[in-house]
Amino acid sequence: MRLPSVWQAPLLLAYLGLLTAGICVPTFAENAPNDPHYSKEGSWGQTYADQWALQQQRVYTDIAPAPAQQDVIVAIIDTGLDYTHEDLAADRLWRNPAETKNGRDDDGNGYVDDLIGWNYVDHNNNPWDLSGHGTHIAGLIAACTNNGIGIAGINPDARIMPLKVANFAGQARSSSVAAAIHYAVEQGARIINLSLAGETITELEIQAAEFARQRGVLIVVAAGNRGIGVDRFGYAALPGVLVVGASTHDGNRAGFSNFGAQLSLLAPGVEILSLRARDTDFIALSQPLDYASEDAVVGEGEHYYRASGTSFSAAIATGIASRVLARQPELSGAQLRQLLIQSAADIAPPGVDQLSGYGGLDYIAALSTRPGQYVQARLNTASLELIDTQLWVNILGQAQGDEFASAALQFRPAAGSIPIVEETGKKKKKKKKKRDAEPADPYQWQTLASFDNVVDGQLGRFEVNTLTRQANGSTQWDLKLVVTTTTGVEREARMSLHLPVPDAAEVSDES
Ligand SMILES: [Ca+2]
Ligand SMILES: [Ca+2]
Ligand SMILES: [Ca+2]
Repeated sequence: MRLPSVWQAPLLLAYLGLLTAGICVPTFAENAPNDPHYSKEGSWGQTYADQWALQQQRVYTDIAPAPAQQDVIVAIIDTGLDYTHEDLAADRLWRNPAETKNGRDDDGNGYVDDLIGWNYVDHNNNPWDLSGHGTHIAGLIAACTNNGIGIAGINPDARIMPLKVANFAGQARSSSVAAAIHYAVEQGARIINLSLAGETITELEIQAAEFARQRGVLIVVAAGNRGIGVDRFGYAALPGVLVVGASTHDGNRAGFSNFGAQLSLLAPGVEILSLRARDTDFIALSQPLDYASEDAVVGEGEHYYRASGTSFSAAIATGIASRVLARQPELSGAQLRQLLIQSAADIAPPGVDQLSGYGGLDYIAALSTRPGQYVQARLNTASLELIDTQLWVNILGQAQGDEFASAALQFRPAAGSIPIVEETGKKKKKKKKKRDAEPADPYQWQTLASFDNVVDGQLGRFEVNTLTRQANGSTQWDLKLVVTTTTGVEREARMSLHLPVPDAAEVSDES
């Protein structure tokens, strides 16, 4: 494996001298962006568009794009940035207005000559990317659009603040991540992209995320690529963050994408084309068995790279979020997060679920969703409680909305879960009858309770045996919560519940 060497990092000062030449002026005619990869497909033999994620989000096919109100500073806490890339314009980088290159900390923020960001790995002002991971993320958000080169970025009004916390192998110290979050918030970033893996989080990081939340800054995190539950897992557990999993180009969840109650939504994360930092090949660093060196490099000049992972899903969500924020700069981070999850396109099973969260990121829907159009239906947990000899189930969740009208909790036996009782002959007869007379479907939804707003707490408490009888003896149920607003918006959440099989006596008692 060829490791990037330090001499490859250009002198930041020398480069900054050239910065004025790098201006990216997006022109938004009716035409599609002229970046070659935007309209190409099959560049690595695939049957879909090179930039399928932008096509799917209809970033540049928006019929009447509202003009951006202002630039949005996006901090990328990652492996750094190849700021000399041909498809990154210098004017798309954040520039610290209060700092000059003079060996002094002009703005007194504790960082000497922090001109475009900071390198927390080497403790200097040059956040050069030796991995390529951070540059890939930056390119998705802010590659120069419509310059006739390479790819189109998602948000021409984003300004990138690279904060290098991870070395070429992607390893980062938690104290660096916490410091970088503070830096980003203090220096005016509105969104922070945090596509780093990690199983545990520290108190420092939790405090930093809380600081960001209080200051109205949205942190977008990657759900992770291990195909496991993300509850209390790594950065997904930070307060107020948007947790992004990966979807494939046909809109399904990618198998490697972590899931769980903390997942907010899915965004494209498979075969994502973006910028390649000079001489890097970060997929090779993780040494996958089926990967041949530089296989993921795309384009004749070898300046582009395709990769899969929730890191890039988070980057796409960050790009879309920053695009929305450029048009609605008054939104707080919490409002922006709410708007993105509320406008996500539901992915089966219906409603909020652990595999896809609120569904797939949907830029066009996010643009037309009013921030006040908040309606929440969530089933969080169902816990069992034995009181004397009776087993009760407590169902906890959220049912609320700005224009709340009503909420109902329903249940039904899970498909095929009604036990077959001994008289099989009788059963068969019943089935025949069903075709003729269409008696009530034993698997239909039954309403358990209707209620008012539940901000976060108990939706209902039910005696298990009563429900088991109502479910024809089934102990495997589907639960459904439906919340409706006065404006006719309906949101639902589903959960399956498997109960311990009750005493045979109790079941036969009924039959
Ligand atoms: Ca400074
Ligand atoms: Ca200085
Ligand atoms: Ca371009």
